[in-house]
Amino acid sequence: MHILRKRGWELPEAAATPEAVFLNRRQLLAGFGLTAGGMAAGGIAGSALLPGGALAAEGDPSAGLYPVPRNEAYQPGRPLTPEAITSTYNNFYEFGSHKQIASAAQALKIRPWELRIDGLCDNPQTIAIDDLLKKMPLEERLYRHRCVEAWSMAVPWSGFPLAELVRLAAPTSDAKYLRMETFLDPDVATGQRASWYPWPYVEGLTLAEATNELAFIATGVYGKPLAKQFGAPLRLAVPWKYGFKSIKSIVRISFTDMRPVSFWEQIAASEYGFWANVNPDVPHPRWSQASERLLATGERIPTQLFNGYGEQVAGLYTGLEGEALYM
Ligand SMILES: Nc1nc2c(c(=O)[nH]1)N[C@H]1C(S)=C(S)[C@@H](COP(=O)(O)O)O[C@H]1N2
Ligand SMILES: [Mo]
Repeated sequence: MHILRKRGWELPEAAATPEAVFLNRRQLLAGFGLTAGGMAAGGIAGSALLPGGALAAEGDPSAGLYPVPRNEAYQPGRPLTPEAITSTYNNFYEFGSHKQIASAAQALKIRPWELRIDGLCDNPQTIAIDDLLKKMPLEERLYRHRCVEAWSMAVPWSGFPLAELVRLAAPTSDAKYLRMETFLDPDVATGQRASWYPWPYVEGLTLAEATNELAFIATGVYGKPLAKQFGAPLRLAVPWKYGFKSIKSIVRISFTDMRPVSFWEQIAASEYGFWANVNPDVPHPRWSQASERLLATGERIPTQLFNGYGEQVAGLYTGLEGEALYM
């Protein structure tokens, strides 16, 4: 086990979690003379508004692809969370460490957008988003989403199985992991000017996880192209894991034989690990994971092992009992 060297951007561990950083970082920002973008986003409801007032989805060249057929195999078992709520309460640290980033996120330019596929694969390529969308079988899936901060929602994602993208890339037999990376553009994403974070945001999965039927790339939500605050134009949805694994606005997927170290793991490895599978019986070091708050109603309900997706994914972890599977 290697020793982490303290770096300049590292926050004290007590501060380095999504909800705790909120307060802390604002104090830091005040000290640096910066302001967090999007503080005035309170008025946004439903579809994302562009600064000019137009609906974000209208200017999106993929708008004609939606809605897509629903795959009825995935039932959320609870009401969907209204769009007006999920599109105004977001984690997207690139645009600020608080939840009201929807307005600031409209600055993200999502065309042109290219996805680079590289590393240990036979078909490395850089593909434009609209060419990728033409190649992929789009469907709608209703998924639960459980944030490590113990709130949850249920969302109708549109997109395609990550396994289809893996097939396109044709990983070699040496490939064991996928490393995924978000865009890096501090001019647009003011949160990325905060140099104490290890930008760009990185996440990873094993190849077995990435080819599990549940692993999904969302390109739309609520029957429309993905609004920017959800991580347009390409965002991962791995609903059996804590929400931070579902990386937004992906620009690069690399096949590798080394386990990627994710953004949150770099910041606080004792609190956020590689596996991050939802488990109500394994508390976060600083709070319980036994229950979750429904974003729509504020009601608290019990959290389920693997967020209720054990039937599909429990088999991925047999033989890995020695790993920190639930943080
Ligand atoms: N690039 C990037 N991806 C990200 C995040 C982020 O800050 N940056 N936050 C994560 C967390 S903690 C959660 S809970 C979900 C939130 O997704 P939502 O805003 O669509 O609800 O996105 C995840 N993906
Ligand atoms: Mo999260």
